[in-house]
Amino acid sequence: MTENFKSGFVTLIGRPNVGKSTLMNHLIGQKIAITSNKPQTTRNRIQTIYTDENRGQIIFVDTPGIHKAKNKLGEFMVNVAEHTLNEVDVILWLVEPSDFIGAGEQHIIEKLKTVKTPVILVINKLDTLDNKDKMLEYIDTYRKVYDFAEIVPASALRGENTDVIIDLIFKYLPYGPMFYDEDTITDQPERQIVAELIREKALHALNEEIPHGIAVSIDQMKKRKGRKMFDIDATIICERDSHKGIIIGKQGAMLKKIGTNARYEIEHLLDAKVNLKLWVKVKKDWRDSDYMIKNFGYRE
Ligand code: GDP
Ligand code: K
Ligand code: MG
Repeated sequence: MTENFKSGFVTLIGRPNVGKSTLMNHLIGQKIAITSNKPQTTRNRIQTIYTDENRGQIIFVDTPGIHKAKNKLGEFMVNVAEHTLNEVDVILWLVEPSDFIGAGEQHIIEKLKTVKTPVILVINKLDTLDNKDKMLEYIDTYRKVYDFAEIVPASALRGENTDVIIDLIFKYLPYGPMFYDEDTITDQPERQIVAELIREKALHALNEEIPHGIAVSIDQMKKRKGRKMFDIDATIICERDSHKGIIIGKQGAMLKKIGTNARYEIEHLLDAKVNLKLWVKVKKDWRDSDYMIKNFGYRE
């Protein structure tokens, strides 16, 4: 550590599916925040930590999307996201490569006008453009609607220009101490990441209407004595009896698929063998219950 060491908090905002979690995972070099092509994949506030021993430490706060709430879980998610804007040192706003500024973006611009935090605009998914010159147009469009500290085109998926994003963040971070030791990459307890990985595999395996209504609880997670092996019992909670049947599948095939895919990634995360047992339970309307939301680990 030098006396020029910088540190601070950065939040990623942007509409669902724009690539926030993908970018964060890429920057950190490990999968902490789950990703999927379904909106509202990220529910909790997850911190991940990027440490460069010479330059500083960046603490990323991945937030749920800023959108209009439909139920208590939705309200909770919006509050977490909007609260964060004032608390952080830098805001990274990710947008799609397009010159159409929709209602969602307008909503974010209005929110940004109420804060003083510097905003770096990342125009993501650069890799999807056939004509890269289009990017200049998009930059121009966005330049006109808000006074951004910086605008960067990037591809979170391919890692294009992501090192530039890191450089620019350091430019705006204040001088400060290391908040976490240099080996720490997340504040998430392992159990929480395990639950999220299972939820991700369920989101991938199931069709449209079910995913928003599921949560995962870890009922037991124990390492076997003297062995690199964990026994994990987890429950997928859904809102309807009919959903339970779908999640289990014909002769348990769906649940087995979710379990196999999740186990593979959990073994990678824990660097150990995993014996994963999955159950499915119905809890009607859990998304409208404060108690249940807290109980599933969605904390402020
Ligand atoms: P979030 O909802 O903003 O956190 O978005 P995710 O990180 O979950 O990503 C949503 C989808 O967009 C996933 O299928 C990603 O693989 C995809 N995606 C993210 N970044 C890029 C990118 O730079 N290029 C392309 N082609 N796809 C991306
Ligand atoms: K998503
Ligand atoms: Mg996400």
